[in-house]
Amino acid sequence: VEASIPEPQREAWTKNQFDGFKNKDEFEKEVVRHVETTLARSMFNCDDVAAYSATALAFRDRLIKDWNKTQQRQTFTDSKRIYYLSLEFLMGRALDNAMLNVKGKDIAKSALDELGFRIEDIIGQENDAALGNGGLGRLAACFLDSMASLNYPAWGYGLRYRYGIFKQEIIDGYQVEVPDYWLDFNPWEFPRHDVTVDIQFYGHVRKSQDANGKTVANWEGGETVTAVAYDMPIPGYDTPSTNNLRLWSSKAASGEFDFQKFNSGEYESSVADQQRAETISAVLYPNDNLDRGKELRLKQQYFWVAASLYDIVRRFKKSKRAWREFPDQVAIQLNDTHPTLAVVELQRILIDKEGLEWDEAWAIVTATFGYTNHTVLPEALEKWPVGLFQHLLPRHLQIIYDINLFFLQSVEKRFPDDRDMLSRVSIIEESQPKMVRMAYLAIVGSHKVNGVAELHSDLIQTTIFKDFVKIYGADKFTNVTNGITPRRWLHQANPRLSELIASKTGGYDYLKDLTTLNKLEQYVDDKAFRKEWAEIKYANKVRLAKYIKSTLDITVNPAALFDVQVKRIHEYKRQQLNIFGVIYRYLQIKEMSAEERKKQAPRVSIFGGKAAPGYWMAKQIIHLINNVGSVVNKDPDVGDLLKVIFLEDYNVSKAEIIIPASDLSEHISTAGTEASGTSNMKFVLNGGLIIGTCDGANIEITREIGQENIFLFGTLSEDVEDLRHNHTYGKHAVDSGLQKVFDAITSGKFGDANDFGALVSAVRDHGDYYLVSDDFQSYIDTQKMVDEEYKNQEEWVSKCIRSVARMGFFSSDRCINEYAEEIWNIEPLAV
Ligand code: GPW
Repeated sequence: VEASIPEPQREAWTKNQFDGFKNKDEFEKEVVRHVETTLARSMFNCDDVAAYSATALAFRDRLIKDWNKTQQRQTFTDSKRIYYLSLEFLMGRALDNAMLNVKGKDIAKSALDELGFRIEDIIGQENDAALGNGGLGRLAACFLDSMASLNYPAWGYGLRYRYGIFKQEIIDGYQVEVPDYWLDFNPWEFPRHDVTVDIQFYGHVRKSQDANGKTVANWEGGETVTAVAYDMPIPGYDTPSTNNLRLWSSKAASGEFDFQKFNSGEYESSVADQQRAETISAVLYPNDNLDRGKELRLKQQYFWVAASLYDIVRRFKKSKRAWREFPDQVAIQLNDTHPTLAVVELQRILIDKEGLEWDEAWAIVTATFGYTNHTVLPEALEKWPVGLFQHLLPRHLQIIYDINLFFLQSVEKRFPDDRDMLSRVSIIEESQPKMVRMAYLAIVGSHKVNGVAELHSDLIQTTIFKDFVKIYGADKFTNVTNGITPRRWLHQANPRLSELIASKTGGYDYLKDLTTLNKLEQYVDDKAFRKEWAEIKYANKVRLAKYIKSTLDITVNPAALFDVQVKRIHEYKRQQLNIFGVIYRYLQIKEMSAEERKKQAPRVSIFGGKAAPGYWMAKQIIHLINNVGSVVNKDPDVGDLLKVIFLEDYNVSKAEIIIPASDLSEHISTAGTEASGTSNMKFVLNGGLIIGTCDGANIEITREIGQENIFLFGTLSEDVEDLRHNHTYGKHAVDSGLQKVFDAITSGKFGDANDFGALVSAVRDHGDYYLVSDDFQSYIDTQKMVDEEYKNQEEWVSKCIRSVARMGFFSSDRCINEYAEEIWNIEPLAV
């Protein structure tokens, strides 16, 4: 390719290449240039925002050099790529991450200092890229970091929402949602106005004969919307590899049609068309673990999937390879069922556009896709009404019917006497109205299906996907336990701890092979080391205490035990169990004598998390937490012994402050409901202990760090069903300790009792589906053990160090390597 450029031109290009900055002076020059030219400002009106913008632009220039090289190299070597399709990428801030990954933070710090800025203030100017709800979206972000750091040729594909997850305000104890307009100034994205795809909706299917007399389907008419690509560079840690995250934005198709309308005076309807088109990528659906079946959501899914596949196929066709080689060049991972339409769309492209036979096409499709399931909760499993499909995507529905027909025929052949099986596994649910079961479609359309922690992968194979294991055999199903990137979740969030670890493990190489942490174990008995360790934790707690003071005007004692539960608010995650436990503690303190109170270990109970705007019960939980806080925090009997804090607007950048400051974090879902959880890993990696149920990744964390280093309690997953059954048939009395809590709530101690009636009666009168009462006693007992153990600080710190030393397994690097080997069959590309 290079040879096609004549020598003199090539020379002109090469000698003028932008080399990025190599030292402080060169970086300073870049910043000043961006302030003065790109931003049209000067030293006289350069505020923190402008300084942030210029710093970000300087790093962006640097990233894009490596990005170009990485992309060129991937193209020249014609290597297989992995495409990660996710409706959510919860990236958080990019600047600190970019500086650390390219090892430019020290340069930036001293340069900004010389220019009159503090780097922490500059970092703090950036809006979070909050294009996700919770764990699923943050996992995608950790995966991008690992794929780049491990030099895998990988692209992420998603939607460029104009509004990410809403901002949460707490007003009078209630959650209020505020739109998150984050794009105001986003230096990290490159609009590619030349990379567009026209996407079709609605219309009808016409069958015709081709030249050979073969019947072909043509999908015609309907609405067309244009997808525009926006690229974000994804730098790897300590490697030039820089991958791409391509997000699609929707706009009205610029066709004759609009133009004519505009000219013929139909100004209003032309504007309306525009708005309708832009609506598709306007907003992220704010539901976590819940499917609401909205037409616009299905439109988002098809818009994003069709644009991404067009892009992927276009790239493949440039290589001029035969179609059967497609799966040697392309692996596509479906992040939950949200992108499952990609299976149907690729089949449609191959048979309707490229003229392949069904079987040949289907073999390519199934060899290309892998599907990751992230939940067993029935309310989260996507189903779409057949009628909606028929209307929006008529050709896709036909193809789904055919996929289902061939699938059911093969099942019938293998299980001729099992009529029931056919209706159980049918992709079409024969309900009223009929529904398309997206998880089943994803399984049938993929060569591998994985869960995200061992228990979860076992559960899907023995419950919701049991029949499919029978049909396809156990080999199609596998487990890949989730992981987290140690770059953001230790090095960036907890720089002092990272430095201490580096000083004992032989430098920062542990960030590339997290199992190196095991070297820490030899320092567990080293008093000086323990002291340094404890000082860092204390400093992190002081920082959080200051944050709490500045945002809520509540003073908390940094020497108290910080007990943290931050995650989306959901009944299955059981923040209600936590707050009931807090109330129980409060009632006990109230009953104590002054002497007894002196023996108590002081605690700060910290909550954070968003409720889906339509999830009324979750909002009640937030309200209760805040009301309990306003009673407890000003009760003079309690003083420092207990404070209850609800941190507003929990997000990635706040997690980076909260997680390093935790002594104890809560991961207390009803056993069998939390597929994995990933914040559990983040908390332990930052030297905090866990109180948790035998659920999700808690089980594997226990196996790795040792059961003496974790506070486990509660019902086991295999016993959950029986307990629920018993509740439904009346054998159910509320735990006596919990009853006292309910009495306090109903007496109006925490505000109008009516406000919390539903929270109480969910447990007392409506079957206690999440087993709050069943687990209450063992929760309280275990919290008591925590209090006792926290009093012995030397032992507590030793447990923390030992745990961190044993957390190597939970790096998302390990996780990505497993996907690469077991599912994607892809190799790193040497740099
Ligand atoms: F319902 N998860 C999430 F499976 O954050 F799609 N949002 C979601 O909508 C879903 C799952 C979905 C989470 C799981 O709840 C959590 O247990 C898991 O650690 C995380 O996905 C990443 O696998």
